[in-house]
Amino acid sequence: MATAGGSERTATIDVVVVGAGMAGLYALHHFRELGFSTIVFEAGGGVGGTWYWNRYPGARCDVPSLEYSYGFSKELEQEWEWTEVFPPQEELERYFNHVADRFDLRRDIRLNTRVTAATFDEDASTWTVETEAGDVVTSRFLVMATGPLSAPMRPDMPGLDTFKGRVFQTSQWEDGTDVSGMRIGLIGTGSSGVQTTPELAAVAEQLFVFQRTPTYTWPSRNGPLDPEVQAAWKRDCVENRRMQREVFAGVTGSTGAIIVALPGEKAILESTEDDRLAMLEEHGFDASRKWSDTATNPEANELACDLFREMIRRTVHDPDVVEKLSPRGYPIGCKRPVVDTNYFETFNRDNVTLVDLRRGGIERITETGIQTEQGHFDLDVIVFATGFDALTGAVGRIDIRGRDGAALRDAWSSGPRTLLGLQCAGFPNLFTVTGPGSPSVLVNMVVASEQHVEWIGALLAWMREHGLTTVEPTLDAQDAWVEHVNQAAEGTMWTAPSCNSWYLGANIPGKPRVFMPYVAGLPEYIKEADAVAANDYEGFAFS
Ligand code: N01
Repeated sequence: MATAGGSERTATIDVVVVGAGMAGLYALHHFRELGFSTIVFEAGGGVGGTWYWNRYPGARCDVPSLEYSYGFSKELEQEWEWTEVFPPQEELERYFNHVADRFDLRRDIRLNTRVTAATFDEDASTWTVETEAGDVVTSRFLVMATGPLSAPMRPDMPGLDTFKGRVFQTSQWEDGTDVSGMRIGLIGTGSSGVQTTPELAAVAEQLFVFQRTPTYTWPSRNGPLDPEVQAAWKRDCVENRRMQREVFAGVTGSTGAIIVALPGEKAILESTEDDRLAMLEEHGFDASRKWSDTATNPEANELACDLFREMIRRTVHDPDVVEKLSPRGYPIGCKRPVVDTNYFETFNRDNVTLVDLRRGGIERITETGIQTEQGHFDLDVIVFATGFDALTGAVGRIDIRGRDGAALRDAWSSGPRTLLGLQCAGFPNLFTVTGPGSPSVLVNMVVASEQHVEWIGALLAWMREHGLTTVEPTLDAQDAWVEHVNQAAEGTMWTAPSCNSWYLGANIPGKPRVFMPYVAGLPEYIKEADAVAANDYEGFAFS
């Protein structure tokens, strides 16, 4: 096998990995351990992916820190100390930097290096990978560890270039940015907007939150991590890591932290009004997600929505603001659940104004602020918390050419097509880690990334053992998998006709409405992926 390093212009190596986030870092370590020379290209100036880029005030993960960490190294698990139940961006970035140092990964990571194109050479069975800086590298395999939420989406708003103040995007926030004492306009109330609202409100002269769709968001109840909980997790780490792959979302819940996706035991349709009120008294906002039937039954879901809106009424003082903040017309569970710290309470502050865009949308950005149909808002700063071109955005922004020069973005123009979310027919030796058609963003991303990297590693080793050069899905197997993924999502809240989420591509103008992740959960997916492997990679074609 060739060795990594040396001149990038001439090197031929086994694997190029794109992205040095949680998946890319582990891929480098794991493929190296298997004896494959590997190099990682990373557009950012540091490692950590999502946790390198998303450094906006309040950025925090909504999976408990003990669970949102690698399981591949017992030593790493024992030596790293988490400080909070839900990890803040800064701690996660530090963790991934520690991993890069501890496993000596940096020598094969090229930072500040954006991959622009990758072309499959059918004669040589290699990928030619090009970077913005002009580097050209050939490799046998190409692994896209580019992340499902890494291609920022900024809406095309007329006049933005005329704005005399400063413009930020939550996912491209720069350290040292000081917005204190300013009039801030925040556009977007998804996870990023909800997390940053209280933080911006705390320093702004006035914060204007421009809301297009009210959000279902639940209190995280974050706090310092109990040392005993941490010690117990570490003591039982082997069992915990095994369990993560046996539960739907890759989160065991054994840390005691409240987990967004876990349903309750009792059916809300069988409850009385008194039952529901008692639940509300005891659990507050969480009362709306404590039932067994709300994920599948629209009527049950609507009852839960009522409980949620009642909690807003109990939290926010101004009845008009309550009305504006109250989500209606789409079910709980259609969009990615959001968790927060004091989001609704923030709207009781005098220096916070909620601008409900349903009462008059944004017309344009002016030199001095935002012009809406409701009037002009004078601003010093505009913050876009408008999300991402999810799952397909990052790979779609690279010009990837497979057999016969076909472009991946054309192959996916009516929605992504993969086998197991890992490979696309016509693109031999190209892999997507946590790609569309796998559980991906619906589950714990660290667990999903590790599982994918290990599955790919095992396949590469198997090919080496059998003297094989290329692998790609057969069209039949891919078509069957796409059909299976679509069918699994049918009839769920995720695909309700009233639902417009980034899972469905609905946030990107012109993107086909296709539910992209695989909803059957991690254990079912792992079972299917392992069965394919055990059956000599049935559904994949080799040469
Ligand atoms: O993005 P989003 P995000 N005019 O797409 C609005 C993960 N994440 O960055 O709903 C006005 O959810 C848009 O409005 P609407 C997590 O998986 C995790 O917040 O389309 N508004 C919406 O309110 C999450 O789901 C964590 O009507 C416009 C917002 O912008 C995912 O990343 C933290 C607009 C976008 O919300 C994405 O979250 C942060 C326009 N033209 C992120 N265009 C945690 O771990 C869009 N919007 C907690």
